[in-house]
Amino acid sequence: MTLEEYLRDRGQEVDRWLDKLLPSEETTPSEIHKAMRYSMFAGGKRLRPILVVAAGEAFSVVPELLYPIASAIEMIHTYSLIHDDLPAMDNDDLRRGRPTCHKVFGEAMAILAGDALLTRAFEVVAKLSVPSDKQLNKIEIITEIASAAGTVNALIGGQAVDILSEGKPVSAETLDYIHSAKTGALITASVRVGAIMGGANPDELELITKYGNMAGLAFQITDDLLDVLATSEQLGKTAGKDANVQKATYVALHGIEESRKRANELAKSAIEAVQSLSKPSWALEEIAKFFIERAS
Ligand code: GRG
Repeated sequence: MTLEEYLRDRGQEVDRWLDKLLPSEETTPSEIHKAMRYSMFAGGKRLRPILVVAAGEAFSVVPELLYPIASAIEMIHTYSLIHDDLPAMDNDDLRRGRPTCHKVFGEAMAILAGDALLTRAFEVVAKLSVPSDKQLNKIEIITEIASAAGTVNALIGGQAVDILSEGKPVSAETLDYIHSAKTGALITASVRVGAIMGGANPDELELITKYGNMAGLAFQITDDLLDVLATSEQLGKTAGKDANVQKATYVALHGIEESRKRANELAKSAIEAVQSLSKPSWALEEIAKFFIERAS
């Protein structure tokens, strides 16, 4: 199987589960469910849920346990994008190649759609039926996802520092914090929850965490590069946005060549980390390469 086939296959399976796990558009109140589904099925790459699956597969976890957790992670990611696009945050009109949620459904519904996806994510994992020997793993996974979505070295913390830093000179240290919290935490949590469900031991979890941290940073540096080098059409979101709002980015701070070099080194180290696992890590290795080679 090529990586392209793998991403397509696992991505389609994630979509099937998401469709099952989200209330239908007809469910009352219909408008909020339409808004949630509008953003959810707008063509995201599904990289985080695919990471959950790839890590879980390396630890021989069955699909029925993996895909609901993968879907929950994608719900949280999509909530963060909806809220990030709001006028009070990044104020963006385009996401996943379509008008943003608030442009179509209004700000109030977009805020609620984000809130609802975040809440539904936890409901899905909490309700997941697992064998008795995996009950503790499930609680650990809920904790893991909550921490990654929170404020301490995590999604909301990273977003807060990012917003507070706009238009100000930002040190390399602060930028690393923004990247690892805003982007890295959820990516690292994605691989960790797959491995936790598979009963990874502390050494294995450390290697998986290393992979997540390094691949996550490589992903974000590539995102900064694409913001400068790709078009809005390629990206499905507004290109050149970072420079326009004087956002601190890896490229702004270190330049294009240094950024490319760093992303390459990080992807290589991420691959070495999972190779030391002595588990089938082909998909994780290929995904780390894809993170720095992607064009959107
Ligand atoms: C509002 C709490 C809160 C957080 C927002 C996600 C986010 C944090 C901001 C979006 C802007 C940004 C550049 C975030 C870094 C993470 C990132 C590159 C998100 C885009 O991820 P992709 O490329 O998107 O995987 P798709 O649409 O393919 O899922």
